[in-house]
Amino acid sequence: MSPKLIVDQFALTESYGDVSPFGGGHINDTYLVENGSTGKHSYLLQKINQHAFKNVETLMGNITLVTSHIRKKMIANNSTDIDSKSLKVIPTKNRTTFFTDSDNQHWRMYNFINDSKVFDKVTDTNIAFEGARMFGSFLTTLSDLQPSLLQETIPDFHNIKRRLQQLQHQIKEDKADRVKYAKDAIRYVNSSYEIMSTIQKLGEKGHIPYRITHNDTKLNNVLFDKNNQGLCVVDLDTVMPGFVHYDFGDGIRTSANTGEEDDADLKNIGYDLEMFKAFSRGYISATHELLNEVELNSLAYASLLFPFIMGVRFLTDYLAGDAYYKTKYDDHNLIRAKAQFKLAQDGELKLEEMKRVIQRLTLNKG
Ligand code: ADP
Ligand code: GN1
Ligand code: MG
Repeated sequence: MSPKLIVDQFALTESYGDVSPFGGGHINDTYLVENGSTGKHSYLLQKINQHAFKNVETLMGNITLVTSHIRKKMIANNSTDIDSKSLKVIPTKNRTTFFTDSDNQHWRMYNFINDSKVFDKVTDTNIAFEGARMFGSFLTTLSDLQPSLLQETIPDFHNIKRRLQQLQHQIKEDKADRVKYAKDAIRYVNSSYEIMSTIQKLGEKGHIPYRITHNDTKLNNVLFDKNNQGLCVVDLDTVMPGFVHYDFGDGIRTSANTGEEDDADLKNIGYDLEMFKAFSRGYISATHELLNEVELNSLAYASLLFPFIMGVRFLTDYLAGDAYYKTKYDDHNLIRAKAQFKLAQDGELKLEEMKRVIQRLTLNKG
């Protein structure tokens, strides 16, 4: 069904006008719903990607729990302008959290955070600091909620062993006849497994706790105001139990890379250590009271694991014939995978320096 017809199904408090595609996410179909009389942005409508999220009931249950908890805390802290700094699920006219259309597609609605912007690429250390502080506060705010209250919306989302099994499966199937173009990338994956499994092993030994993590802390999932202050963390589909490294890792991967996520010119790609420092400082300033020593001492490994794991996922999708991610051209997923592996390699080279940065910040509490 068309997005315009869907809007009518929700219990809106204002009249609405234009409905148009919005944002640069790789997963959901997002639309901006304008206010009918003022023309200001009012709501954000999303068609939920059912290939990625199999159980929408569970997904919306998690999101409702998390958004209500955040808002409750904001009220308790006497925060002002709560609606412009936090997400609220707008119910349907039938008081449900999502609407299922005649094509069996699921839709949800949020309040639109007005006058906000996102950064797909970071060139200013203040933005890296502020984005990290927002993700760190998100972790801290949810730390008094039991992780077991949330369901896994995508099982084994950041489980490297499972991601490698999925890759091996696609290599064996080779259903898009693309393995021949991906030989170098596959060779790199096979040679780097050992160091990339550091965090997984700490988890298996019980040295790091499960927390409620966001799990998709791409920097463009933080909304900023016009003065570059963080407003709100968005994209809550993957909020579920995880290790802190998942949030730190994806944040670093997307804010400290000198190139683009899908940069075809590998020379552009690498970790900018000043940006790494700024992001780490922001993250540690918001979380140092919460995190244990093992978590802090092992944070730097996330900057290798995250580009690696994303590279593995992009490569898997390339071999599967581009079934999961939105792509803009034929080899897009392979280009993304190669770019991420270049970043992971650079992380391997800079690991010791990154560990030292985090050690210093931990001593100074950010
Ligand atoms: P995807 O899962 O496809 O990445 P997101 O939930 O991240 O979808 O939404 C896509 C983009 O829409 C975000 O990167 C952000 O720019 C914007 N966005 C998301 N939620 C809101 C909101 N409530 N208010 C304003 N902009 C938003
Ligand atoms: C997807 O939804 P979006 O575009 O913020 C993906 C992330 C990847 C990212 C890579 C649910 O994020 O896991 O890190 O693309 N989200 C999902 O850019 O798979
Ligand atoms: Mg997003």
